Amino acid sequence: MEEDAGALPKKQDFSEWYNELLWRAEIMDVRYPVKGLYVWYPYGFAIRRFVYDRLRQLLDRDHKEALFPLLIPEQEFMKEAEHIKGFEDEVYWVTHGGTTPLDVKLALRPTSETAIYPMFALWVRSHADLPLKIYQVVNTFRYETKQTRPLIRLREITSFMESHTVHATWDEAEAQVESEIALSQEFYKSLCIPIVISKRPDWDKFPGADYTIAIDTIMPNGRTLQIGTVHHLGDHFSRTFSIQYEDKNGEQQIAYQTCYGISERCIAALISVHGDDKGLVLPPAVATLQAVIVPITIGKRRDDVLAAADKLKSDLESSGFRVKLDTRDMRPGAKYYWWELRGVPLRLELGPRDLDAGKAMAVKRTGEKTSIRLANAAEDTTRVLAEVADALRAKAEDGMKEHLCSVASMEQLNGALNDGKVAVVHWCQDRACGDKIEEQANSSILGTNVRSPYVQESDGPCVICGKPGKATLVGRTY
Ligand code: A5A
Ligand code: ZN
Repeated sequence: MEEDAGALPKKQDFSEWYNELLWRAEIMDVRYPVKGLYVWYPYGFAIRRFVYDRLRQLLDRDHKEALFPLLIPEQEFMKEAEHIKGFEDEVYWVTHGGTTPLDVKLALRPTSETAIYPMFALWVRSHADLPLKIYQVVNTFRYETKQTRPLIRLREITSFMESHTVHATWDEAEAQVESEIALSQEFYKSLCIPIVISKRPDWDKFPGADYTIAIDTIMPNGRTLQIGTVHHLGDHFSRTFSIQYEDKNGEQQIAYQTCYGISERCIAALISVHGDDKGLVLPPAVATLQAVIVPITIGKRRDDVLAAADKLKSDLESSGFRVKLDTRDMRPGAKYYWWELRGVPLRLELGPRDLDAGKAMAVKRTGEKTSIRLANAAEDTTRVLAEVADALRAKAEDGMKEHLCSVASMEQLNGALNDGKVAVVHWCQDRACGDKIEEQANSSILGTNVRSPYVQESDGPCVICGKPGKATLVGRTY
């Protein structure tokens, strides 16, 4: 890697900045010779590990992790009518074993309902088996026809977390939807990524769901990115796959289900929302390294400085921080550049003068400088990292606020979208008006029932027909 390949102007061309950063910071290698398939470099994969560790930590509170097969027999896949309709154009099929045609075609899972639910039908016997909450983190395959992009639109989604739950009643399933939404809020809070939550219009819900709640964030260019979805499946799949339980009175009842999914788009959001002209900026909770110590060993006292730096490292490590001591034979400036590009939230510089003062200079990746006491290194580092997370969150929240606005006409809507904004309009919820909004503004209706501190629920005349409408989020999406 070159020492300084120049600044990465993010504002100028976000898309180019994103692609450039993926290889400069060694996150994804996009040169794999199959469209929509990409390679995780070790550094990118380490980020993935910490992000998914956090996700698992939240899920493990009340879900159990399991693992189902990749291949789904055609007859199971074809059982739920809406589900097939939604996915048939996106499925990869395995048709041969060697040169022998298979008796039963096998689908590469685009998502795992039809792999999991036949087994749930065997697992669920009585009310005592409910609720059942499992998840898995797997690869899934979708033959996407829109432009593929690393971490954003993949044909092999490598990091698909899907949770699947079974409940005794529709209301309990609804409560589970809320619980998965709360989990997502907590997850994205650790990533310092602001989100908006909304109910997708009926035509955009998950194939086979009663309704879909989506989690979106706004990328720096104003396009929205769906970074999670929670689906109330009602009894569509449980009827199809006979997922039933015996209730307390000994009667057979049909069960109700939810599913919930998050992919590596969460890492695309992490990179895009926080990164800057110097490179990545990783939130402390999921940073591969939380602090890097750079000893300033010019002149005498080299050994003193190195010994103190080593002690600082072991003090921080024994308090659970992920730390590295960078003793490479490089100019300090080159090291700063190196770690800034890789997003390390805190740099601790330690030279002879700092040593005399019992301190290390602490440079936050968000810009500000402060110091930590060597004798209280863990305590001070905890505080400074919390400040970095707060600063990141505040900056990202400002970005989200700036990208949101309210408009009252189609003309204003077009203007706002052309300005890189996501807009709230009033919409009567009729499909015909929805189609017009999408066509005339080259946009997508994200949803109603918007949950965001920056959007007020309100009623008003539909921008198309003038009938009473509800506040609706409209944007241009990835
Ligand atoms: N079984 C449910 C959970 C499901 O499949 N839902 S979903 O189709 O909405 O996908 C879940 C999430 O995966 C989406 O919200 C989106 O964030 C992500 N996703 C979907 N297709 C993707 C693709 N081609 N590349 C990357 N992420 C994708
Ligand atoms: Zn209308």
